[in-house]
Amino acid sequence: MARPRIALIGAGQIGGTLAHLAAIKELGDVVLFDIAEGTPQGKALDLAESGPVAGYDVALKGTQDYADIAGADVCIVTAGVPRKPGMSRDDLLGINLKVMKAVGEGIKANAPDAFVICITNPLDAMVWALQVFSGLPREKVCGMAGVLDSARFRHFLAEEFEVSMRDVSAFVLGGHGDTMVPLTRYSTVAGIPLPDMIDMGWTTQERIDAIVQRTRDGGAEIVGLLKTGSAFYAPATAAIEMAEAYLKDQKRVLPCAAYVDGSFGLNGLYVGVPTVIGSGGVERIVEIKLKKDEQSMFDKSVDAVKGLVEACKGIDETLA
Ligand code: A3D
Repeated sequence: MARPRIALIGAGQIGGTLAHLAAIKELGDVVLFDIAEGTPQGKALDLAESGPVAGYDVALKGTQDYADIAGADVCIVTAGVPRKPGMSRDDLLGINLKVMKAVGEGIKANAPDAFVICITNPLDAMVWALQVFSGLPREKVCGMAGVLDSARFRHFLAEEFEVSMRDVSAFVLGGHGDTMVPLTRYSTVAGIPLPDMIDMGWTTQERIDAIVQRTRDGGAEIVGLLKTGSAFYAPATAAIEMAEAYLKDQKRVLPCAAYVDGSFGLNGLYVGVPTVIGSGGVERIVEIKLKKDEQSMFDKSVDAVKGLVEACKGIDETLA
């Protein structure tokens, strides 16, 4: 059987890290596409030259030509601009929407059978636009945010309880951004829900509230530290987990920005929900019953995403 082909559209900070992780895990041959001349070629060559030492055996190519992504099984999209200190994700909308149009058309023409994972911000609106521009089936186009947001939540919880992050699971819903909804009652330490951990005296409601807020602000915390860009190691690691779930038909239950039509009271919107990812792409939405306060947080998040989708329609009339 031929090796899978992984196309990375955008060869910047996240794109380069994606290529490295895909190579180390030998997920398949990698094509890096970017409009910046030399960048994808330079990164592909540098990574290929580390193969003999690291022991990975995959082909890596950099390109400015969409024809080179032909037949890709997975496309991970990071093309666009990241935020700088003081910017919100939403400030990126106008410029990144144009990028999604070019990328969507490139994927449509060259890799229509791919599973597409969007990372470009503002995530929920960009994945929606990318699906429309590419015309690919909705279950084959999704966005990475929930795996990253829940990883941040897990990290902070593991620190709080001084236990291994392996034993901490976290559950995050809603749009990627300030309105994301971390669900504490479905977040556990070795199966023990956080409210029980509070009852057991391991932490307090105030400390959990602070961790929830730090999770919501997780992206801005890194932007503030780096000053010249945004997080890239954890976002790339999270997207690779989703790509692997698809390529290996793992049926992983992962939160992602998926097209929700009917569940959660939504009709036709990309937003962060728990999903099952396997060889069919986003094979299933896991609909949980929300409590009143959770529902109102989720509704707020959904409204924020709807606002961004409307803004996209205002900018590009083909989306209206
Ligand atoms: P960066 O290192 O700037 O890489 C972006 C790359 O896109 C650059 O190399 C550009 O040359 C390239 N590019 C720009 N326009 C095009 C185009 N039309 N076609 C192809 N390539 C193009 O950014 P990054 O890798 O740090 O971040 C990429 C995106 O991910 C940004 O929009 C970030 O905001 C976003 N991001 C999302 C998350 C989520 O959790 C959703 C987390 C972190 C970053």
